[in-house]
Amino acid sequence: MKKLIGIAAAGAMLLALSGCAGADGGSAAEGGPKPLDELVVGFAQVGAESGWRTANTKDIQAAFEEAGIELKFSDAQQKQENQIKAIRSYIQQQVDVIAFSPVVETGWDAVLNEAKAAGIPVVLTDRAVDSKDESLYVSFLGSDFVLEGEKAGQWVLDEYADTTEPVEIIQLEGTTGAAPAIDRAEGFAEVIAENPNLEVVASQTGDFTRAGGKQVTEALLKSNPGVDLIYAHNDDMGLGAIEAIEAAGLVPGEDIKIVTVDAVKDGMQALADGKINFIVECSPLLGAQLIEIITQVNDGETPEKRIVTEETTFTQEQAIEALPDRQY
Ligand code: GZL
Repeated sequence: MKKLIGIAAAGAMLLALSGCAGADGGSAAEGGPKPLDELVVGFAQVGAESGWRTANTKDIQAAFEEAGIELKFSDAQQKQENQIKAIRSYIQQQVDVIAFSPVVETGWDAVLNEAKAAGIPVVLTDRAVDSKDESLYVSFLGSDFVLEGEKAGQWVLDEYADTTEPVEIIQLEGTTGAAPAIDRAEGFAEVIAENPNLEVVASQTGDFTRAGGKQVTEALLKSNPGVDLIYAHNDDMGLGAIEAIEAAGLVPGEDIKIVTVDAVKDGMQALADGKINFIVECSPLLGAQLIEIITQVNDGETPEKRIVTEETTFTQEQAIEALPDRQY
């Protein structure tokens, strides 16, 4: 029943967008789609905390430029209250669609209900919300973060398959409460649990930033001198960890192995140089698919509720091969 209500509500939003949800709620065909150059979309971005985010922003802006759709863009500097403020201002401006990457999973129902009441469809890109009411957004486009954590865990499981000694792991978590941080930790823990020698001896947030990764690693190396491997929820924190490991007179990738997620250029270069040992890709190139969703909504169609982005993994050899053509 819930699913049906969700679809009906999404349908009502689509009618509103094509300007024909009048009293009699005429059909989408009557109102018809707006010309793309008359569409206005409000995008509330998380911030500019990492190489991934910068690449994501660039790709989204380029996709809107190419489509000839007006983009109102805001950078929340990783603060939820700023994202909520931006969404409210887009509602006030009566944009045609709102898209955003929720910095954390919780606390969105109120503002998303305001968008729904205003008849403005919302698209989630990159990160998810934990709302039970799926009618609050028309589609969620982004990675499967649990799978990313599982892929990282599988590499560690394989790497230490023959080890009989305990393997000490430090985990550098992403932003507290963010879907990628929660899910990458869950997927990783699930897989490494298969080998009781693998133990996460310390886990702390570095907030997805290079500085955060360096700071936390400096502290955790002191309290865990026997650490064997660092699992960082993104390349930027892994790159910060490299700085801390080298400052401690150790060799990253050898004395302490590093596994990260993202596969942005700087991370791939560190992998090619042997300072990182394995990277799970998380693609920031969501622009084209976001435009597709917006076009479908404008045409009165119902987009897929959940669109999972394609992504792979990289070893050192694969990074060396991929680097020359890397888009980000
Ligand atoms: C993942 C994205 C994460 C990246 C980080 O889709 O939300 O946020 O992994 C970024 O690099 O800061």
